[in-house]
Amino acid sequence: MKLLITGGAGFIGSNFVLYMLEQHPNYQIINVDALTYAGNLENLKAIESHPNHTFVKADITDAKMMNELICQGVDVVVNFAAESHVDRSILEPDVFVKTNVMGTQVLLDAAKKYGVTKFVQVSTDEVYGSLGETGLFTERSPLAPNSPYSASKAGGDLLVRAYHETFGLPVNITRCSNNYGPYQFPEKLIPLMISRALNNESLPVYGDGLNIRDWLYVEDHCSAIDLVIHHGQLGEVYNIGGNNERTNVHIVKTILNELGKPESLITYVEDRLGHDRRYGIDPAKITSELGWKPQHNFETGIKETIRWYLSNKEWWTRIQSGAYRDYMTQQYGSR
Ligand code: NAD
Ligand code: TDX
Repeated sequence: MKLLITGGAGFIGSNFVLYMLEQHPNYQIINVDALTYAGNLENLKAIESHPNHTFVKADITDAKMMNELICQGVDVVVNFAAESHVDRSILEPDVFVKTNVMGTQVLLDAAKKYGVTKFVQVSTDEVYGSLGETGLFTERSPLAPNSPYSASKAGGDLLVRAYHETFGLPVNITRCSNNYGPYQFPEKLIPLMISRALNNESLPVYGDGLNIRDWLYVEDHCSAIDLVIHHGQLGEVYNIGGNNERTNVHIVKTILNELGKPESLITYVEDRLGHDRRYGIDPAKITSELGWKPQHNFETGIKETIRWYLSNKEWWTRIQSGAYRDYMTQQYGSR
C-alpha cells in the first residue's frame, strides 16, 4: 500500500508515520509537510534512511504539488496537516482557514482526480463544541464549533463529506479527543506545563481550571486510524477517545506532583476567549464496529510522557527559541 501522509512532521503525524512503518514495514509512505513552526524533522530521525519513507517539504494548499504527489500511485491519503492550536487561531484566524479548509479541498480534488481508494480526514472532537456536565459526543452530535480553529476543522470535515456525497470519493473522518505523548509541541497544555515546571516558571491555568478534556495517548490514536484505513466503512465518521476526562487543574497538579514541584507555581490567568467547558467522547462505534481498544491508561501514559520530556530536554529547549519565544510573550507576557 502507498500512503500519502500530510503533516507527518508534527506531533500526531510523526507518531503515526513511526507507528505505521513499525506495523506495516512494507507500506510506502510519502510524508508531506510544510514545516511550519510546528513541523520538526527531528521527530523523524529514527527513520531518516528508511527505504519506504520519503519526506517532501510542501504546502497542502499547493495544488500542482499535491497533484504531482498523488498521481504517483497513491492508494490512501491521510490528512493530518493543519494549524492545530486554539490560542493561535484566536490571534490569527486566516491561516487556519487557508490550511484547514482550503488545503483540505486541494487534497480532495487531487484525490478525486487520481482515484485514491481512501481519503482519511483526521479531525477533532472540538467540531462538536462544548458539553454540559453530562452526556458525550457521538457521531450524530451536531457540529457546533466555537473557536476559529474548530470552525476551520469543521469546514474541512464538511468538504470531505460533500466530496463523498457529490463525487463518491471514498472517505472516512475521524474525530479524536485531546492527545498527549512524545513530540507534542510545548504550546499545548501537557508539554507546556512540564517544560515550564522544569524551569520553575509559573504555570498559566486559564479561568477556574475546571474545564474538562478527554485525554488519549497518541499511540492509541494511531492504532485507531490504522484500523479506519483498513476497515472503516466508506463515508463514515468515527469518534476516538479513551474515557479519560480530567479537569485542567488536575492535569497540572499531577505533573507537579510527578516532578516534585510545588503547587505554588500554578497561576490562574484570564480565561481563553470562547473556552469550551467540557469535551467527552463516546467511542462505542469504533469499539464495536472496528474492535479498537486503547492500550494505555492515563495514569501510566502521563508518567511515560513526563519521563520522555525529561529525557528529551534538548528537543524542547531547541524549540523554545526565536519565533516560539515571540508567541509565548504575546500569549503569556514575560511571566
Ligand atoms: P501539529 O501542529 O503538531 O502538527 C501539524 C503539522 O502540519 C506540522 O508538522 C505542520 O508543519 C504541518 N502543516 C501545517 N500547515 C501545513 C500546510 N499548509 N501544508 C503542509 N503541512 C502543514 O498538530 P497535531 O497536534 O499533530 O495535530 C495533527 C492533526 O490532528 C490536526 O489535523 C489536528 O486538527 C488533529 N487533532 C489533534 C488533536 C490533538 O490533541 N493534538 C486531537 C484531535 C485531532
Ligand atoms: O496555557 C494554557 N493554560 C490552560 O489552562 C494552555 C495552553 C491551555 N490551557 C487549557 C485550555 C484547555 O481547556 O488546557 C486545555 C487544553 O488546552 P490545549 O492543550 O491548548 O488543547 P485544546 O484547546 O483542548 O485543543 C487540543 O485538543 C483538540 C488540540 O490543541 C487540538 O488540536 C485538538 O483538536
